[in-house]
Amino acid sequence: MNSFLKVSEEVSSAIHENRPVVALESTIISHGMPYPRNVETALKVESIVRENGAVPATICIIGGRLTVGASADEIEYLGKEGLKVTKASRRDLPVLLSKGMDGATTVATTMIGASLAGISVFATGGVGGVHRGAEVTMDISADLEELANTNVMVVCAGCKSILDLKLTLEYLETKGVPVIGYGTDELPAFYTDKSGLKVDYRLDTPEEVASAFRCKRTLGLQGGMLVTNPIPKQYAMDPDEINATIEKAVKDADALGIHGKALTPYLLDHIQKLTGGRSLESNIHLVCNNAALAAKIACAM
Ligand code: PSU
Ligand code: MN
Repeated sequence: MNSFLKVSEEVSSAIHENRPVVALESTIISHGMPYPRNVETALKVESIVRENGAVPATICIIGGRLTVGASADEIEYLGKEGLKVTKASRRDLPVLLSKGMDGATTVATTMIGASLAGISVFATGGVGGVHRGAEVTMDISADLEELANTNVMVVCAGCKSILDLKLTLEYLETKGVPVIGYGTDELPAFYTDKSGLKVDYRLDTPEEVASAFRCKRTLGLQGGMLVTNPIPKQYAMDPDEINATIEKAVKDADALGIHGKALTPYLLDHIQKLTGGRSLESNIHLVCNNAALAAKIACAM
């Protein structure tokens, strides 16, 4: 193992004993939700993974080491520091690690950490994608490129319509990333189970998902798989309301000139404020729902 990677004892023994492990990201903690709900949620998600038979491995960067299996203290630290912690995607790793800095890992970097440690299933809320207006801004999340190249399955609630969902699906198709609807034919749109767009395939059980991923690996096809798991109906938001809110948030970001890595965190925070915190509740429920499914898939592997 290289000196830039630190795997906790619990996670390391689970991996060596071939027990199920689920990776979890940390940008959602420091840049995706306010303190202290972010820390409460991160710890709750870990316990849901355990209740469903797998070992949780929250991934982050602490003191220049890509840490797989963050401690409760480290999670508290990332949550409390919030936006002060660097949001770390693939391009941030070399400088952060060589300088001994801290970072909150995005989907892309969490996939890298999981892959280096030997973990194949990862649960989060939403993945990055092709932003609206990307034909001008070229803002396409490095998450998509990572899904194209790194052999980790990502369980999410689809993509927020802060993105251009149609272009995001096109990009994933070009890169050969299978997009699975879990129990649905329709791509879920994070806060709602409806986007009006079709997924590539619908699979209905953890075993079917595990089996498709194993097949991909056996064939030596590089890259991940995106499993989209709709938010449970009782926690979903009204599509008209949330879409209008997102439209406003995207316009406000544009008027303020917010772009690049700051855009996604700004939109998430602004949407939470515009909905009086209701979007945060939906967000928490869907992350918990994804953690439970990811643990079941990890067990089926
Ligand atoms: N989408 C969400 N919540 C999040 C993120 C995306 O609904 O917390 C975070 C994830 O960590 C994701 C990152 O990997 O934002 C994508 O950022 P960017 O678009 O700058 O690549
Ligand atoms: Mn971006």
